[in-house]
Amino acid sequence: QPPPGPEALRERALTALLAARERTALLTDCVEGPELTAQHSPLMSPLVWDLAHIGNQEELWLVRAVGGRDPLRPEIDSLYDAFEHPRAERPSLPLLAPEEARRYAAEVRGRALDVLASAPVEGERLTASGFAFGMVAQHEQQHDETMLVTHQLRRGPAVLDAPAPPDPVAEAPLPGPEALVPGGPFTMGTSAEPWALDNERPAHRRDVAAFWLDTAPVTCGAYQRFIEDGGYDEARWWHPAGLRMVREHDVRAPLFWRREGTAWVRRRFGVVEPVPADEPVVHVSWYEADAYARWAGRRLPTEAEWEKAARFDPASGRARRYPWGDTDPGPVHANLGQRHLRPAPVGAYPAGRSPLGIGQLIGDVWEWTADDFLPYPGFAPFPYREYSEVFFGDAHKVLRGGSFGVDPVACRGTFRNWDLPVRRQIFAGFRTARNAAEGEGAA
Ligand code: AVJ
Ligand code: FE
Repeated sequence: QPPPGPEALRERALTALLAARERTALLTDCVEGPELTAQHSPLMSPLVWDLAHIGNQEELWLVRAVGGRDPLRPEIDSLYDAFEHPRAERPSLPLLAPEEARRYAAEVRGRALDVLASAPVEGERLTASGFAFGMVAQHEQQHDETMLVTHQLRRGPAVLDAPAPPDPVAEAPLPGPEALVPGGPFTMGTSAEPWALDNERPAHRRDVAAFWLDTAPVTCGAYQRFIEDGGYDEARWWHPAGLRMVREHDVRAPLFWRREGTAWVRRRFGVVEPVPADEPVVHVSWYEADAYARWAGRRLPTEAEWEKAARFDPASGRARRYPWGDTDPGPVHANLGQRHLRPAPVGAYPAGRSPLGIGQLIGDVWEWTADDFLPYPGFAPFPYREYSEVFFGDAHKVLRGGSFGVDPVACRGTFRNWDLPVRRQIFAGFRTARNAAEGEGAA
């Protein structure tokens, strides 16, 4: 297949930018001005900060860096620099008011599209395959997911709505509770995916011993058994820092869960409903995922194991873009893009399964892995150190696979997300793994 020409690359960038802005509008037009400037949780920015920050990053990268144009509003750069101002102090900054922020983002967008019409898209690395445009679209979509988290945290009646995700397909059951992933080398990361971010690069060889992996994320029903079994009270299941977290903050269930009589209910985007037993559990920290796995006699998969399960095709020996192959995600493959406002029950999306029958690796819930966020061998920061490099180390754990709230443009088999192990408001769940026995799945 010939590589796409400049017009196709421009078209792809334009489509991604427009889709992101449509979603940003959906998330910010449905609440009144005071709600946009309010801080719904000290863990989150006011929505109006995200809005102008999205515009400001687009100005920095597309208008100034790629377009070489003069700044529109250089005086606001520091207000919207995530490193200068931690989330807690953002509400007290002299932020642009909602109408001003909308106008600013729209003005930037007008200029960015102007740049897109004439900039080289196949030149140096920042413009190669329209990378800067893809990066900015992914950035906006990532903040859209963050804004969706803010919506989940906000109190008051529901303002967002979406149809229920698809049910499991009776004719296409999962092959069993777990699948054996064979041992041997595979290619982790990518050097080919044009819009892959710096931390996904470069492609490199990884040896992974044979292991068993859950064919679906851990469900609310299974997690409830951990709770009922006194899981939160048993020190032996917990990482010491995790035990400190649950004791200090009296954590006894996933965030947004509440006991009502003998049943569990949860608040989900302004609606209180029974906890669904067959849905992947969401809003658990890494510490809770890790404790559950130990209670179950299992462990979290490593990042390499997760990626091998999601990309390795035993028939060809090749690492593909997604569990189902190389085609972009469609509605039959995965629960992505805020089409639904919750994970789909396990067993849904049979067309999205891996060759080994492992389901729902992409979409539904971000999946905690065992590993710290570290660079791959040969990593080079691009285009700025603050995107990934400053987060490498033992403070952050890697999440994989994407949630119902991430857009396909910011989700693929190689995509790496990271967060603190105490984080609970993000759309994160997990699945578990175990080592294969001697001789099982030998390469
Ligand atoms: C990759 C989701 C952890 O939201 O902090 C947004 C993405 N980077 N703006 C984040 C990001 C800069 C990042 N995560
Ligand atoms: Fe950002």
